[in-house]
Order: sequence, then C-alpha cells, then structure tokens
Amino acid sequence: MHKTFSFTRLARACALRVTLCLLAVVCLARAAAAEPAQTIVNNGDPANRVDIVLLGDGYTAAEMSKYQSDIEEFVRLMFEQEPLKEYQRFFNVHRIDVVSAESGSDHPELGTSRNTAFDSGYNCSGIQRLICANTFKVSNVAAASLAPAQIDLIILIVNDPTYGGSGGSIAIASTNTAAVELVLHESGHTFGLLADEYTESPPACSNTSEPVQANVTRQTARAAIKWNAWIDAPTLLPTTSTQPGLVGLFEGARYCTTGLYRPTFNSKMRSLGRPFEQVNGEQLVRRIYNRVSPVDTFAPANGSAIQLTAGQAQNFSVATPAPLTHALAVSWTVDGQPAGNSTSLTLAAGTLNAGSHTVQATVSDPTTFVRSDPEQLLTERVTWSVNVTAANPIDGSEFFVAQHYRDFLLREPDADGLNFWVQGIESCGLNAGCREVKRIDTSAAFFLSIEFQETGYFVYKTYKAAFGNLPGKPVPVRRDSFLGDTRTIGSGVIVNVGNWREQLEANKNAYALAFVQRADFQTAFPGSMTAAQFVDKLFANANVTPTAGERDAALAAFGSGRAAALRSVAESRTLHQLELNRAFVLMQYFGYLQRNPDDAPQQGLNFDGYNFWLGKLEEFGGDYRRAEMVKAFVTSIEYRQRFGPQ
Ligand SMILES: [Ca+2]
Ligand SMILES: [Ca+2]
Ligand SMILES: [Zn+2]
Repeated sequence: MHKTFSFTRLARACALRVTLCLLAVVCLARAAAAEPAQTIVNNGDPANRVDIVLLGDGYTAAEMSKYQSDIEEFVRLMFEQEPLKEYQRFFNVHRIDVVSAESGSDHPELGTSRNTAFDSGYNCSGIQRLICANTFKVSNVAAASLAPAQIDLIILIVNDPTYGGSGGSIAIASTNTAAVELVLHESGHTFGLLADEYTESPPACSNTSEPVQANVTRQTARAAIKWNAWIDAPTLLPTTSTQPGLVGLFEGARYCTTGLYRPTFNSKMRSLGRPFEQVNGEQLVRRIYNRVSPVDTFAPANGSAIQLTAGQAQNFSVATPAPLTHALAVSWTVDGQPAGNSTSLTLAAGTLNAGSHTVQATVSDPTTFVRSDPEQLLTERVTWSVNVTAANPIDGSEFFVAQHYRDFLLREPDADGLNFWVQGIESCGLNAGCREVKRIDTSAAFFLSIEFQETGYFVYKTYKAAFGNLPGKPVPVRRDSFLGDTRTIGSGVIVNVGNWREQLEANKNAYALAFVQRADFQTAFPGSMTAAQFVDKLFANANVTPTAGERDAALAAFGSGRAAALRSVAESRTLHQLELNRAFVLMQYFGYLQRNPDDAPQQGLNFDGYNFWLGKLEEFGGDYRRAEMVKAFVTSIEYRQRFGPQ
C-alpha cells in the first residue's frame, strides 16, 4: 500500500537535510559502545555488496521481537520495488539491536516525550511529519558494531506508527509502512545521486546550467538528452502525454516549472507511491555497480604469470553476483580468440605454443534496466598472463619448424620461411586437431620442397644411378655419405633468395664432375665405355626403363662429358617418379631419426621398419597423410627423445 503525498511536504523535507547535517556536525558525541548486530540478509562478502544497516529507536527491551519483525517487514517492502527487487542479491542487510529506556518517539506538537536511545522526535523544524534524531550517535553505534565494509546505507526505524521520516546521510522512517516510500525516495538522492523531479520551491529554481543528475536536463534536442536511449522515435519532444512509464521530455523538474525537464510524467523522485521508472532505475543499477563489481572472485588469484608446461591443464574461473531473474554474461578469450561462455575455462597447455599467452574473462550484465553505461560499470575484465614452457621443446611451433630446416635442408632457417611455417601452425589457435594436421603437413613440406628435391633428393638419385642399391640393402646411399654430399650441393642455396638458381646449377655441375672422378665410379664405369654403354648402365643400375626421349637426352649430354650424362639420368623423370616413395621413407630415417634404417635401435638391425613404411606409403598411393607415415615419425618416442623428455 502506498499513498501519494503532496509535493510541498516532500520538497521541504529534502531541503531540510542540509540543516540537519550541520546540526549533526556540531554535536559532539561520546565514543559509542558496540551493540549486538545480526546479519539478517547475507548475500556475500561485504567488500562487494551494498550493505544496509538498520537500527531502531524507541524500542524497549520488551519490544525487541517487535523490532525484529518491524525490520523484516521494512526490508521486505523495500525490496518489493524495482530495481531493488531484481538486484536484491547485491545487498546485505544488518540489524543492530539497541534498547531504549522508553517506547516510541517525541511528539513536541502533542507535548509528549520519550527517553530513547537516539533521541528521535517528530515535528522537526515545525514540520509535523519530519522526524529528526541524533544521527551522529546513530553512525557512531553503527561504526562501533560493524566493520566499515558492512556500512553503506544506514536507516533508523522509529517505533511509532504515525507516518513520518527524513532523508540525509542517515534515512529515518517510522513504522508506518508508507514511510518505506520516503526512505526509497531519499535513497534515490543519497545512493542514486538523483534529483527531485517536482517543481515546487523552495529550494530556488536554478535552470541556467545543465544539472549533473541523471534524471534532469535542460537539453531539448533529442540527441543531447542524457536519457535519449530510452526515448522511442515516435515520442514527441517536449512530451505532454500523461501516460505512466512513457519516457520522453517532460517540462518541469528540480524546483523549476520551466527550463528543466524530467524523463517521465511521474516517478518516485517526483511523488511518493510511484515507481522509480526507467531512467531512475537505470541510474540506481549503475550506482549499485559503482559499489559492486560484476566479478565477485576469480581463480587463480592474480599475481605473477601462471607457469604451465605443455600437456598441463589449468582451470580458470570467475564467480559473479546473481540478479534475481537473469544471469551475468561471461565470455573468455585466449590470446584474443573466443574461448567460451561459462563461468570457468579449462586451458589445455598442450594446445598453446611455448611462450606468453593471455587469458581474459569479461563479465557484464546484459540487464534491460540499463541502456547506457558510459563508465562501463556493468562490465569487468580479469586478465591472466600464462607462460607455457614446452615439456619437450619440439612441441613448440618455432622449435619444430626450425628443427626441420636443420634436419632436412641442413641449414638454419631464414626468417621469412620460419615465420611462414610457424604462422601456418599457429593459425589453428587452440584447435588441437588442426594443429596436428598442420604440423604433419609442414613436416612433409620439407621433403617435398624444391630446396630438398634439388639437393638431398638429387644426391639420392645420383647414387641410385651410379651404383644402384647398396649390396644387400634396399637403399642406394648411407646417411653419412648423403649428408656430406647434400651439404655440398646446398652450399649457398636458399630457394627464392638471391641468385639461388645459378648457385644451385653450379653446385650440381661441380658435384657431378667430382662424382665421376671418384675411384669407385671410375672402377664401375671404365673410361673405355661408349656413350650408349655408359648411359644404359646408369639406367640399369637405377632399375629404370627410360623413355626414348630420356635415353636420347642422356646420350646427347654425354657429348658434354660423363658428368653431364650422369646428371641427365639422375634427373630423368622416370627415375624421379620411381624412387620418390623410397626416398621419402629413407629421408624419414635420415632426417627425423638421424640414422640409417638398419641402425640401432632398429630391432634386428634390418630394414623391416623401412619396408613396413614403404609398403604403407605405396598402399596409399604415396599419400603420407592416409598412410600416417609422417605422423608416426614426428610423434615417435625416438624422435621426441632427441629434444627432451617425451
Ligand atoms: Ca559493502
Ligand atoms: Ca526523547
Ligand atoms: Zn527529495
């Protein structure tokens, strides 16, 4: 039940607050003793809640149970109204039990007085319904009985059913239930920093500058009105409608009949018994968030960077206060990428590259009570920095890629190339499946690269043509020979850098020239051989039936010398295709495992492993992905143990 009271009485009650404060300051009170205190509504840590403190005046020892039920009824009525209803869990309520010698309150207008704890009395300054009390004593008792964080708003309940009360730093209300309205209106001033919306003065009208309060303006242009977000396009400005709850621009506010405007035709800041309405409600929610962070707690506690090793998982969480009918929104990012919307996030460090990462939780209130939040009071961010150390450095993208340059191209990476391949893997973000595929493709790309095909594979094919497979083995070259020769050919060559083609060509020519002068080559290919004998023996060693064009090309090259003919055969298309899968498998051993296929730890020191993978690769037509060959090598214990614990 609410009554509507005259504007004049409200105006004078508000104006008198100033006088009451001055009186309080000059009253020197003795240090108050602590009184029994009860937390009757506990919604969380007072550090992040608005704490209302209620005290009573004029309650005798015999009336303490009435006091308790009066307080409960007062709190119930207070939180019946929006936006306090929706945000009631953002408040704690504490009751301090102070016993008065006598029951009731002073009524000077009736000539009655009572001996009470806080000296309350009606007819303050000659206004019958204005109740004053020793507010200095009230705040001293509160300060002595509760912790500072538990005291955000103080309300004194006077044990007298006659309607009355007052505002100010401490709100005062009688037990008349209509007094709740007065306290809510006064809290609109003290807590919500809202202006009166009525026109009666005193105080004197002042409309020459823009008011600071959220609910009064002198602006009439739609875009300049501070509550513009609430005004529907069809609403005419200034607004003359009397429709309740319609937001517009209503002339007459803050003691002025003209020149200042209010958001609605009527509201609790204009007359008691009305709702706060949208614009005042929005401001009250912002003011609640001015005291209450959208983040109650978060874990891990922020401090120095969180240290993780690859493979470890770390849980992050935030706890938020809970409005009555909706939840706060949580969104997570990892390195700026969306990572979830629940109140917790499990970060699997295995999906992160070694190095620094940022995890952030953004908590905000999507409430329809607030349309404008310029200070971002309804949003809070928590940021963690996470430092991931690869348990095995090969799990780090940069290390992994750089190692491929060393293992397959036998050189340190160039910056552009390294960056290209690392970015390729990192573009997967946290997607573990994507990262695995990219790592495998990146790895295979080194075998398939022009640089490797023109150096390492050229060496392989040269050996194959010159001598065929090694005696009793399915491969033509041992790793130590291969490495030395590949270094020679690759010397000074970085594909796409400088005159790499000319350098490569010169290296290959020099290599072939030196190769045909080797003693073992000269023994196998006596100088007396004709061009046809020479060329046919090379193709035969390679187990290749050349096309007519390939044989003609090799014979023609012989005219320039035996080295040119060797190159011609080694680089023939048929030989290239025939040996590709075999060389691919052999290079897995040379590059990843740094050994020959039949070296320890190969069981039996044979080519069973090599033959197995060659069979797989051929079964899948050379598709290393479906054969899962590269994957098997890069995830093998033997490979990983080269770099760290597996
Ligand atoms: Ca508090
Ligand atoms: Ca008294
Ligand atoms: Zn007021």
